[in-house]
Amino acid sequence: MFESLPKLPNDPILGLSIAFRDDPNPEKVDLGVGVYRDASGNTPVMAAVHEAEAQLLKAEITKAYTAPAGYPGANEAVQELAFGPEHPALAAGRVASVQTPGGCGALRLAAELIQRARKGARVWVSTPTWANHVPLLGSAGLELKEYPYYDFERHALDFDGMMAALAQVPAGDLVLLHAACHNPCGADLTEAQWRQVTELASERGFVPFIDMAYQGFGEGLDADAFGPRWMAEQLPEVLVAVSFSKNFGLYRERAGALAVVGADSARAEAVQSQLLSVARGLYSMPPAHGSALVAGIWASNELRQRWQSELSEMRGRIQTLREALVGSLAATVPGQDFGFIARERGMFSFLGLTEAQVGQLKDRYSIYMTDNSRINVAGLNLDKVDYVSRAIAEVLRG
Ligand code: PLP
Ligand code: TYF
Repeated sequence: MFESLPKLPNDPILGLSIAFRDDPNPEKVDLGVGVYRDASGNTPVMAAVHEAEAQLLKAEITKAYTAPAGYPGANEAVQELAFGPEHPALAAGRVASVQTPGGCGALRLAAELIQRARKGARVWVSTPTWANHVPLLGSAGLELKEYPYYDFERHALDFDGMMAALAQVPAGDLVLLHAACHNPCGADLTEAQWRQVTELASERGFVPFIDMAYQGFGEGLDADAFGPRWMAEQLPEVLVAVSFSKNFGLYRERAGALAVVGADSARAEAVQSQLLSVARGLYSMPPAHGSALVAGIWASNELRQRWQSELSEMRGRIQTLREALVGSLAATVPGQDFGFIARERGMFSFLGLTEAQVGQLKDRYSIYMTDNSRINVAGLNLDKVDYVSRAIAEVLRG
């Protein structure tokens, strides 16, 4: 029966890691997959996670199935993290939430929920957006449309273009937004712009669907969640897909959650039951380990503070690298302004190179990034910045 299935290529982002691993050049630099790295180039287990894990190991007495919505306490943690503990939508019981296998699981679960509510619904995604949004939402049967987002010429958000396109979106369509640290471009909405999009959603009746995979990597835990918090206050319906992969460093544990804000508590209850039913049809229940760590950290003042300070250290390191790269490029490529890299946030920015130039960086200098010249800034290091900027200068000279 499988004769009809051709062999497919690897995930283009994850495939880069394999190519990097096999490159013998000692100078090699991996700016490909979006994984945080410290100054030694490692992606360590966060100290707060280690401690929560030690406590869990001592206290855990069973591996029996956990609740269908996920590990006890994890949904409270997610709701408070995403919306802030005092949020009126929480007080009103308007938020349904379940743990999911990573942020990807949340996106897919959301897509299935939307399918149940409105079969074949349209979801508007930014140009560009994270490549995996297409299979995660499209394979559930949703129709994807694009709205302008990043102006590659100006290296900045095209807010006017975005608003003009969203002003045409009909009621009942969904608009996918990145809460902060846009993947792949690093250009985010300001609070004033979030307010404007919210107003437009209210006027038009489209439903925001927010992907929050980098909370804490941009400006801080609260600032990065401004969009979902504001929208959940102002609008009847909002979906928020949360990932703990980056901000808790739990990548392989597959920890995330989907929070759905409904018009009232009865809607939220109905949605909660639908989410459990959708999950039952996909994987029955989410993995518990990562959620248990998140819940454990959230429940302990000491661990929570330690986690927050580790996270702000990570955020600070990325910003330092952004500024160092801009400074170095100003010296090696004097005719070109790379200042946008320091203004963008999160792991990613586009260098603005052609695919051929990206290929030259890889072949001649063993510097790896995706073909669209997206770099993972966290993959840099202060002692590699000059090497990378000289190589960029070389390929730009042609
Ligand atoms: N959304 C965006 C924009 C991402 O970059 C990621 C990735 O890492 C995710 C969602 C989901 O990640 P995960 O499924 O690893 O939690
Ligand atoms: O964009 C990235 O690099 C991260 C990590 O299938 C990632 O979001 C990449 C590809 C993928 C899953 C995660």
